[in-house]
Amino acid sequence: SDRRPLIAGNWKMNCLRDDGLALASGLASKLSGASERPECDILLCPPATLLADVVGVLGHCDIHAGGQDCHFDKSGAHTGDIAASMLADIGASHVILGHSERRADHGESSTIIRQKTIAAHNAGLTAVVCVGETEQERDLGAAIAVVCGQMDVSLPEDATAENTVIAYEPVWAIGTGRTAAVADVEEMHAAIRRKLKERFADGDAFRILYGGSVKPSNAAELLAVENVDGALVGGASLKVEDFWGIVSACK
Ligand code: G2H
Repeated sequence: SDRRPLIAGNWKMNCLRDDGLALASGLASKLSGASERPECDILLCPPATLLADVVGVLGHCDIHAGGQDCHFDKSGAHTGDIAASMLADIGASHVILGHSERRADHGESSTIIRQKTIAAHNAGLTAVVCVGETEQERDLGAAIAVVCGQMDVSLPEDATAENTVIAYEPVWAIGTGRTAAVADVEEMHAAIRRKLKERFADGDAFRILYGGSVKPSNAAELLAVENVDGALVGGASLKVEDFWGIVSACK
């Protein structure tokens, strides 16, 4: 396909200043030292406290920076929250929305995620909208229905392949070392693609990332799967060599 892969690092609640800035500058040097331009776009999503500094460290190098969440309101009385415009204002181009950890730890429903996605779009950000089933839902044979249901509600009408990326993350594969079987990934990504094409004129152009214990040793195999257009990487995004190994697996 002509979808350029996206490799996105989700640092989650990790890294103080020194480690975070070393990680960002280590990746910037990898990119500038690479003999060939990687065959993917690269995105780093540090904690909000480091986002402005990471943007500074990345400078004009071709690595994007994004937030891990935003509020759905433009501004106002939301203590502790961050508006999409605030992320854009400090140089973020993307925001992860509806990660399963936000859905579980903060009670975020697909309805809230749709509102956040609209807010991100209004601020000019690309939303990385996460979907995924729990182990119980998979065992019940409901994985595809659950994910399609999350997409129905989480994706607003204004979503396009430009302003929205889908990330499929089976909850049971997150941070557990377990990855979904290639056949299951292929089946789910095909279902997500069908759903996108049903609803959006440019549904074929959306990038669909896989997430859940992606590491250098399994990246090539996962990225070769039809309709897998990149990866959302947690644990392995915290080390320069690991993350670069995944970037280098894009062919
Ligand atoms: C899934 C993923 C990144 P990990 O949450 O979003 O994390 O790669 O650690 O499973």
